[in-house]
Amino acid sequence: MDFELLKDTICAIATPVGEAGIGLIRLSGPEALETARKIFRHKDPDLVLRSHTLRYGWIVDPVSGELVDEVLMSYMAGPRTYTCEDVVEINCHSGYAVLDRVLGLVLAAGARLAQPGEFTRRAFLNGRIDLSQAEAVIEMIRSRSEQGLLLANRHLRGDFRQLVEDWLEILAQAQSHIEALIDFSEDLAEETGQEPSLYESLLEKVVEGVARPLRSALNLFEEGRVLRDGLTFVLVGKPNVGKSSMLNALLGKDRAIVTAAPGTTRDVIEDTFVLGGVQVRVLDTAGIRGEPDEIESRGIEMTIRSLSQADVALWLIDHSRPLSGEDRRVFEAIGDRPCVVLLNKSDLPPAFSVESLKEHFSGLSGPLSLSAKNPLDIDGLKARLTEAFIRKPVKNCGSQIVPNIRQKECLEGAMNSLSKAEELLRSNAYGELISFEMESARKQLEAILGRSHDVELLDRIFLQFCVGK
Ligand SMILES: Nc1nc2c(ncn2[C@@H]2O[C@H](COP(=O)(O)OP(=O)(O)OP(=O)(O)O)[C@@H](O)[C@H]2O)c(=O)[nH]1
Ligand SMILES: [Mg+2]
Repeated sequence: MDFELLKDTICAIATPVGEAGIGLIRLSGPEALETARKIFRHKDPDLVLRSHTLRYGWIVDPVSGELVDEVLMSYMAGPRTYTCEDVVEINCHSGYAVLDRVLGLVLAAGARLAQPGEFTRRAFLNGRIDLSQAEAVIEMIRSRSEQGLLLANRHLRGDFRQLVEDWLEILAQAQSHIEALIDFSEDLAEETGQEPSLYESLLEKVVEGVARPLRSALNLFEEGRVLRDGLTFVLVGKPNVGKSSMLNALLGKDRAIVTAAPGTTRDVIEDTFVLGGVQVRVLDTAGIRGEPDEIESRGIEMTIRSLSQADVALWLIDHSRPLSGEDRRVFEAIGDRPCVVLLNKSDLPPAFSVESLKEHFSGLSGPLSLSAKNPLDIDGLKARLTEAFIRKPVKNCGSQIVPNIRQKECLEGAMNSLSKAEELLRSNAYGELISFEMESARKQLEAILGRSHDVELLDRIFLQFCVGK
C-alpha cells in the first residue's frame, strides 16, 4: 500500500450489510469531520461538534436536500481513537438501500472507500498497536470459542508486545556491552580477565531473560493451536454402526440422515460444536466396507482423506454384531492416528467380549462402551474427550502467551540466533560474532511487532480483514 494514502480520509460500512437495527458507517482521516458535516443536519445549524460526543440528526443529500436517514453521529478527534486519526461514526438504520445511499453520499462528499483492514492498518501504522495486536483483532473477530477468545484477548491487550519489548531491551543492553568491549577486548582480557566474567553475566541474562521464556512460548504453539483453531474429530467405522447417530448426538441436533439400512451416508458431513471452551469440528463419513458400489467407494475415498485431516479418529464398532473383516479395514485405515474406540449400541446384547476385541486388534486401548441413543453416555463421552484432548492445553496455556504460526516462525528464527550467541559466549568468542547473532535475533523479534514495515507482509495480514475493520 502506498503510504501516501494514509493522508486521505477513508470510509466504509463497518457492520454486516443486511436488515438489522443499526448499521454503522465509519470515517477516518483528517477530513472526517468536515466530510460528515457536509451531509449531516442537526436542528442547530451552528452546532459545534465536540470530540467524543454523540449527536442526533439527519443525513441529507446536499444536492437535492432530500432527508435520507435519521441517525446518531459520533465524532472522536484523534489521537484517542481506533486509528489515532479523527473518526466519525454514523449510526444509520441498517438496510441494503439505506447504507448504500449514505455511503454514496459520504463518498460524494470526498472520502475514499477503505480497503479491507485499512482502519486497523492505520491504527498499526500510526503506532497505536503493533502487528501482534493487529493480528489479535482478526483472531478476535474470527474466534468461535471461549478459549480462542481468551488467547486473542491477551494479544490484543498487548501482553505479547510487552514481552517481546522486554526481550528486545535485554538483548539491546547485552549487545551494547559487547560492542563497547569490541575495541579493547583483547587487551582487557589479557590484562584483567574481565571479559570472561562479563561474558558469563551476559550469558545468564540472555538465557534467563530471553532464551528460556522464548522457548516456553514456542513450546506452547501446538497446544495453543488447539485453543485457537480447535480440534477435528472424524467418525469412522463400518456401515450401520451408528456414526451418523453419534454425529447427531454430539451436536444435539439432527444433522445427518440415520436409517436402519447400511450405506446411508455417502458424503462427508461436517458441523461444529464447542467442547470445554474449544471449537470442535466433527466429520461423519461413509462406512468403510469390502465391496462397495461406485458411489460408496467414492465416499470411502473421502473417508480416508478425512482421516488424514483429523486430529482424532472416533472409531465406532457395533457391539451387537460380531466383528468382521470390515472392522479390520477400518482399523487399518486409522493406522497409528490418535483414536478413541467406541463400542456402540450398548443397549443391545453384546455379540463379542471386550477381551476378544483386544485379541483381534492388538494395541487397542480402553474401548468405551456406550449407546448413541443414551444422552448420559454422550455426556460421558464428551467428558472423556475433554479430559484427553482439551484439559491439558487449556491448563498449560493458562495465562501464557501463545504465538500464532507467523510469530512462531519469527521466534524460531530468534531462538536459532540466540543459541548460536549462547554458544559463542560460552566459548569466549570474538565480540563481533556474538553481536551479529544478537542483532539477528533482535530483527526476528522486531518482525513479530511489525517494526520492519514489510509491505507484503502487511498486505498479507490486513487483507484478511473485512472492509470496515
Ligand atoms: N439400538 C441401538 N441402535 C442404534 C444405536 N446407534 C444407532 N443405532 C441404529 O443403527 C442404525 C444405523 O445408524 P446410523 O447412525 O445411520 O449408522 P451409520 O454408521 O451412520 O451408517 P452408514 O451411514 O450407513 O454407514 C439406525 O437404525 C440407528 O437407529 C444405539 O446406540 N443403539
Ligand atoms: Mg451414516
